[in-house]
Amino acid sequence: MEGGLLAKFDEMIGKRGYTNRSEAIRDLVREKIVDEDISDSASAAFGVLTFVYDHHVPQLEKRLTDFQHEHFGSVISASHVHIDHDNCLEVIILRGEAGKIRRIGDKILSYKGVKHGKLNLTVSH
Ligand code: NI
Repeated sequence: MEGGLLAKFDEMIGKRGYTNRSEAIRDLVREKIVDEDISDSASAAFGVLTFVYDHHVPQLEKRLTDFQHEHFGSVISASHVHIDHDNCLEVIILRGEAGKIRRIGDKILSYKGVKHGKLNLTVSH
């Protein structure tokens, strides 16, 4: 690896708390393998969906709950935080095929009144 690239790599891993290159490289490889695995819609995966929504949008809370009940086999857990007078934060943990988890996450994030959110996928191995 050329010197400039290696120096940038050392700087980056130093900021992240790595004390040696080997562990940093191992983690990068693992990350790429996870990315590759979850790109296959049939692979067994876990998803963590985090989103913020408007508490005052009529029927939204009910729609969100009904949708999760429809997918009770995929939704492992759900946590709700009342952020303030107007906003709620919800974190849903999903388990199943990567493609199905992605469809569930996309659907929830598309609801009117869901302001923003993100789905993170990972694998168990
Ligand atoms: Ni709330």
